[in-house]
Amino acid sequence: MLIYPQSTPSYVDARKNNGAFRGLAPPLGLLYIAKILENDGDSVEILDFSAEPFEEQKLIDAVKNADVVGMTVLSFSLFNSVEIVKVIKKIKPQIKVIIGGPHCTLFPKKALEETGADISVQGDGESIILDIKKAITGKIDFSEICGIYYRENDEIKNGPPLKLIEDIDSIPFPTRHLVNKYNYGKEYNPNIKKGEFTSIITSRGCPFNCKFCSRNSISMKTFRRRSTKNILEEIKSLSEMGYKYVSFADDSFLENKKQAIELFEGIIKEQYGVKFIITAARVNSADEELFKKMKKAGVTHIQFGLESGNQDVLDFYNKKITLDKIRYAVNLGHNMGFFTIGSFILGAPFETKEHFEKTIQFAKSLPIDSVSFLPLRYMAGSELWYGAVKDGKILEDEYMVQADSKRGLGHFAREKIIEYCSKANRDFYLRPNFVLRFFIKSLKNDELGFLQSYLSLFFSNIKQSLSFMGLTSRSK
Ligand code: B12
Repeated sequence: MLIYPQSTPSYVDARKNNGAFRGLAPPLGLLYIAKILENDGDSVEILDFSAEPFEEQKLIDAVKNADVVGMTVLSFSLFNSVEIVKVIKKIKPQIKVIIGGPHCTLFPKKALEETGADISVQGDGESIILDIKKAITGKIDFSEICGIYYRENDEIKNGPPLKLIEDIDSIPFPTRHLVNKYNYGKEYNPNIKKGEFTSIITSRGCPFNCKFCSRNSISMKTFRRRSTKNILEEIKSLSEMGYKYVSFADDSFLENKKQAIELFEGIIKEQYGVKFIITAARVNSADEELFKKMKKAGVTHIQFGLESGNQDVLDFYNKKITLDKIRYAVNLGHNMGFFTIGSFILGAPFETKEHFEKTIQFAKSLPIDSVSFLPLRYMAGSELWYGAVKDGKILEDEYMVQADSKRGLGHFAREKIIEYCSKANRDFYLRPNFVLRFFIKSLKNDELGFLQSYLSLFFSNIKQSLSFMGLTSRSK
């Protein structure tokens, strides 16, 4: 049985309270591992607690039939992962619990100590899951397996250093049928029905190193890409399975213009009848030729990390973009008829009230359809986090800490930044010309789904800012 735990604070719980519980995207990592296991003759079940409310009884029932449990651990789902392991071990003390995912890649040994699991896996799970199966059944020794930490006689031991899979085209496509019971993607378009939305990842890692992001550490500072042929094969199989909406979950999709054009040309040629959502693009990749192809290929939404309306803040974050580039990319996306989404961060260490105001004004000057203003978070694995840990401002087991002057992290108290974010969201959305422009755009593009996306993302942004009120993530 494979489990994707809910995160803390549960970003999706906020929606549950509102009676509209839904997952944004399937847990691809688990689906990749499930495929390897299915190919080896196992039968696998998945419980995705980002797509269904967590209930202890559900977990107990599922564990009763399982021989082994695997779980993805994000630093932000650590609290819940600890609880899940406790429940499992209470009803089946002997069952092996394997954990993997970003938190284990960053802190493989600590993750084992924190959760009480039996085996902790760094990096790609596909290459070692069958070896772990062999070790559990006594055919090989755990000490032979690369990139794992494991328990033996009350001690934590480790295998040889991890080896990443070099040719990621060699990995079989994920098994998606295991999550067809869940309703994904509704945030983008509330009309999406079960089995119509899925995601795909065409690369592993990110070639950039933004100071607030942990991605580069998690991917061991590597960036691996699949070939266009391999990606097109997967998209073809998705369309054959009946999926109508596919989101690209890459950390930085479109980075390689040549490959992106090749990919969209392939999609145009094959006419898969699928719509695409790009969940993370950098503004530097905006290009007229490419965007035209994307439009023709069926891309409807594009999401950019914009971060700030101040060049000094962008430079501080090592974002390697300019305000002019942001303006160009958002305008191009808008003119092309995409639903454009952007995110901004408030609270860099030297930011003043004037910086915040400039970011809000900048956002309002862009023809963007949905924005989120979020407080800066010091995320485990990011350069900012490592720096703050070194300076003694953050403890090593505080995996997500919000900028807060009370802790020497910036000029503003945490609550004040949240207040600014809420004000920014209000200022942005509650403008008559924004609403009018949006209606015209929806009608012009014959996309009533846009209107629904707008409402859906708007409410989700508000709930997300509310959830920040109680945000902090520690192991104890
Ligand atoms: C798509 C995505 C989302 C989607 C969907 C999440 C989902 N269900 O997968 C959405 C938008 C909902 C989302 C939300 C959030 N996300 Co997110 N997300 C991603 C993203 C871009 C891709 C995930 C993915 O599909 N990866 C592809 C698969 C193949 O990789 P993988 O998941 O790592 O799995 C492999 C290995 O880790 C390992 N493995 C994983 N699990 C297991 C289990 C076992 C048993 C084994 C053996 C191996 C193993 O094997 C897998 C196959 O190789 C990642 C970055 C990334 N590229 O991974 C961030 C990422 C996972 N998210 C992150 C964060 C912070 C969040 C949020 C907290 C953000 C927020 N709102 O504040 C929320 C919380 C999510 C939640 N649990 O509720 C961080 C986590 C960092 C950390 N230290 O934990 C990441 C790494 C991004 C980053 N910048 O660092 N996210």
